[in-house]
Amino acid sequence: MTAFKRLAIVLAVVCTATAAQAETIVASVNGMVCALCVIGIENSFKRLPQVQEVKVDLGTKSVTVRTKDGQTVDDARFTRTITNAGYKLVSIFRQ
Ligand SMILES: [Cu+2]
Repeated sequence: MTAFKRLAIVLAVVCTATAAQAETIVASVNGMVCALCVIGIENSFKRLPQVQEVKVDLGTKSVTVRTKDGQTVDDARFTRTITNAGYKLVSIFRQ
């Protein structure tokens, strides 16, 4: 087997493994001030079929979303979900 073929196989395996993984998305959000804000954002994300789990931290003004295996919530959808709930997205960080 050539080195190139071996590399191609390794890449294919790595890509397949990556695609099947869940994603954790952490966003910084402005405008959350109370427990009702937390519940509102949580419910908005729970309505998305890709979302496995959502946690809102009022202290750090962050929203952490974990997707189902092999699923993602793209930036546009994520931003829209926050905006439609009445808040402002500051930044998104993906793990
Ligand atoms: Cu509130």
